[in-house]
Amino acid sequence: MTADLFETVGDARPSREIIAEGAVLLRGFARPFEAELIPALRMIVKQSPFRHLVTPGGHRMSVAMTNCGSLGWVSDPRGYRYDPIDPNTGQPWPALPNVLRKLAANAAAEGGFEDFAPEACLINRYVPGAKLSLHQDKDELDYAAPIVSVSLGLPATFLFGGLKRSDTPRRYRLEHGDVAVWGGPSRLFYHGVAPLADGEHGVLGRQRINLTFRKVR
Ligand code: MD3
Ligand code: FE
Repeated sequence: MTADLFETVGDARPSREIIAEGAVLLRGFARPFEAELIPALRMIVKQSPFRHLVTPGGHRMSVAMTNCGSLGWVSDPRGYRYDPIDPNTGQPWPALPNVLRKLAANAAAEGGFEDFAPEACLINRYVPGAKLSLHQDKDELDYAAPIVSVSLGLPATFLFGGLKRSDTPRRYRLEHGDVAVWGGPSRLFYHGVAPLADGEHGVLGRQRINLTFRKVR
């Protein structure tokens, strides 16, 4: 009994679930990075705090956002774009910490994409009730590169559709430490996040943080 328990722990590998052509879910992949990752995120949000962006259509997003890396994703009444300057501070976005660079590159390699070097890391913060409507990520110039996504804190229901907005999305529960890699044929699939359920996470409290690493150009 005891031996079995230890064997299971010793053999534990992050799981690898293929959810579409080019899309792989690596459950728990970020766990070994956690001790370095959380303090790095705290530094970033001190420099460039979370804010609620307004869409070109005039809607305030329920998800709060910030960025790190040489480019950050921003939305305002003029449109969506990547910008090297944080419009709220007038300064460059905080640099991409090595631990994040490493996590993103290792996860991409695990998904079959070698030498992934993202310029941008978009950081999303969900509090209970916050959601992200179905959308495509298409503000990048390079669709050959994957997007790497890291989930932290409260669990969320991720909605994964197809190339058409009308394709019925499948639902996946994403938990603390889960990493997903989206490339190739699934790079432009519609996706979103259902309203976050209330809860309390041991490390991050009453919120979910999602990081998306993007190669922009
Ligand atoms: C599937 N974020 O920031 S990450 C986003 O959990 C975004 O905050 C969500 O969608 C979040 O744009 C989902 C997972 C994700 C990211 C990019 C994708 C899934 C994707 C690109 C293509 C297909
Ligand atoms: Fe997206």
